[in-house]
Amino acid sequence: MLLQDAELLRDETYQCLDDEGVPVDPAWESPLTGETVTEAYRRMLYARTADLMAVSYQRQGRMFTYPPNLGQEAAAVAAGMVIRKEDWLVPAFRELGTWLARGVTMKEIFLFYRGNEDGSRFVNAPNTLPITVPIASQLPHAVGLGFALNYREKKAAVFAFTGDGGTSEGDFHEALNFAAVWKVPVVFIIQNNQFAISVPVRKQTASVNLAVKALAYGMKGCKADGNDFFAMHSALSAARDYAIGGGGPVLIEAVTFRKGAHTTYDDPRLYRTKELEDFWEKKDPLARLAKYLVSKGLWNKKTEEALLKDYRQDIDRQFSEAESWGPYRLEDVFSHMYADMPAELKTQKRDYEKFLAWKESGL
Ligand SMILES: Cc1ncc(C[n+]2csc(CCOP(=O)(O)OP(=O)(O)O)c2C)c(N)n1
Ligand SMILES: [Mg+2]
Repeated sequence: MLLQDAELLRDETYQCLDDEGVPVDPAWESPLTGETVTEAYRRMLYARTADLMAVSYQRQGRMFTYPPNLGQEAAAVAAGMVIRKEDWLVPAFRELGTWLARGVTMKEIFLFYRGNEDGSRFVNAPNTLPITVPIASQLPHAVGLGFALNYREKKAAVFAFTGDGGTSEGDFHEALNFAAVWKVPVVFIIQNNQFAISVPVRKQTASVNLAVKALAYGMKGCKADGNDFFAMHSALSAARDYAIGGGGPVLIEAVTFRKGAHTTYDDPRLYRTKELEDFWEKKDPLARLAKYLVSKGLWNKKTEEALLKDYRQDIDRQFSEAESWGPYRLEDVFSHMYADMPAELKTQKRDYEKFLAWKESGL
């Protein structure tokens, strides 16, 4: 599944199912059991439902800015099913399906997007770094984790995400370079959702694709259909095996599309056409997998409707819990950066306390 160098240069895309959910190669057979694929679809459905509800809570003024995942569920859920407990997850900010697989709860996600640091605590999600907003800054950390895994002779991998825009950051190039030099077990996943806010990917790079950048650093790469759950699952499994087998890092480009806005503060109608949206609508990852499952007799509308009802109730309950959570503490803003707070920060904290006291006094 990891493409040969020549295939990357020819800009070939690894794909298993077409837009109608039919195998592109008639001889192809699912490497996963029906139960596993159904589970994947359930997870995608849950992630989509939670994501749509998050946008709705934000629209009701009950949450701050939120970056929708709509349309990108296949890559995130596939990663969530391939990653193992002993592995590390280093996310960007649009990997809801992977966080959920790690044990992150929607309550935590909601707290985070309500501006509460408790949402970054991820109580039941070991080896999972927090959501990272500064673009690509998480990638050198992923390489450090990979280096430590090798140093401690642990058989585990790091799954590190970035977007297409992230590939223009210096951190991306430094991370890939050192990852390959040190042969660290890191699987880099670029969610190429075609845009970095309003900048289209063709303005992001002059390379034939993003995965081909792997060649310059001396690592394996794969450009896969990011809306095809099977393609992503196979590519990620092969990448993990290769990385922990001592082969070193792998770069996977997941070709997908952000169907929603960049964040709830964005209006994509200003920079993309209806034709483009219609083109990608036909490649929707859930619709495609549902068609495959229905054709195998593994899914039907009734099952989906019953599940949706349960999911909505569960997500609403978790949102209520987040809403009734206490406000964030002043210490959260200052305390977590240093073991011993430097004098400058102590002064800032005192000044801020004085400011709050003044504000509360109403003078
Ligand atoms: C270092 C840095 N520069 C700029 C920004 C503002 N910003 C937030 S998201 C974003 C675009 C990111 O695009 P991409 O990497 O493709 O990820 P996507 O949002 O499409 O998932 C930018 C420029 C930031 N968060 N960090
Ligand atoms: Mg992008």
